[in-house]
Amino acid sequence: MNLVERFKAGLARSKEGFLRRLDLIFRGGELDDEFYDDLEETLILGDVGVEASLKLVEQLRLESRRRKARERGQAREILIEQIAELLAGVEEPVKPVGEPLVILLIGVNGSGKTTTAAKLAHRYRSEGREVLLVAGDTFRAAAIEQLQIWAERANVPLIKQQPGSDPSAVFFDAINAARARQIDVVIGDTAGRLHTRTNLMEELKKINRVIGRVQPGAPHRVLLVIDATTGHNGIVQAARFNEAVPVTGLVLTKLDGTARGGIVVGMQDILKVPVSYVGVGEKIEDLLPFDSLDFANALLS
Ligand SMILES: Nc1nc2c(ncn2[C@@H]2O[C@H](COP(=O)(O)OP(=O)(O)O)[C@@H](O)[C@H]2O)c(=O)[nH]1
Ligand SMILES: [Mg+2]
Repeated sequence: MNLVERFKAGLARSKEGFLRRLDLIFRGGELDDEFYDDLEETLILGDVGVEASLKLVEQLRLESRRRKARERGQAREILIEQIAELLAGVEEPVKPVGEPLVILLIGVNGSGKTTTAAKLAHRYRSEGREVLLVAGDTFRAAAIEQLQIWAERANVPLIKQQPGSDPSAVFFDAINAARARQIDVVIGDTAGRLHTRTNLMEELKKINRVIGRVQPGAPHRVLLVIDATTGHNGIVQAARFNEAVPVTGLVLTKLDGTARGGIVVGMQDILKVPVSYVGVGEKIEDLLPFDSLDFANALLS
């Protein structure tokens, strides 16, 4: 399956709601007020977000008029371009020469951090890179065991300590080990418990500082993992993380389980952080690099 097919399969359930409604709207004839109103409502209901929806529809009106478009099919093409442009990410910095690339995964409990760590490890491993996983969620013994199982499946080493130990100490060890062992990519899992929210944010800041002290410039990627099924609450929570540690990319998980794939558009518009990957299932290979044009196409055609 190519990327667009995977997206479509992943978004299959969305199809019943959001995508189907979008499709129906674009099937009609004229570009009248009713069309724009319906489109706006559907985008908002599809979790694109009020602001982003209003903006997209307003731009579509202007651009359709400018290009003298008369049919909804033409408007669909314009909207695909607009969404792709809105979602287009920035170039990620290249891997540092002779040093490990350090990736940190952060986000609330249950968002999919541990699973994404394993999926990323698997991805880099299949490209022939030397990968090291870090059990940075020291809060629960089960979290360490879960990552241990994934590490075995992905066939990569894991750095861990006793449950309850200081996660920044685990990262300190891990980065040093990675440098000594000529590891290419270090992927760090972290805790996501929110009932001690301030402590979590302080803990993440400390992890970030310690990593930077052992290897200046690291972490190179801080990926905020968000469960796509949580809708706009997920975005509000996500903003808190971005304040603690500057996020370089989003990983939107469980896109296979959401009825409204539009969250991808709303998320990026609010957080101003590009989507790097999407999770489309529970298996180790169910992670796709995000391509904005593919996504806009999967959404609208
Ligand atoms: N359907 C689906 N489930 C996912 C995806 N990513 C993670 N999960 C599931 O979400 C649950 C929580 O994931 P976990 O990685 O433990 O979250 P964490 O608490 O952030 O580490 C697990 O049952 C995962 O299998 C995804 O892309 N799709
Ligand atoms: Mg976890």
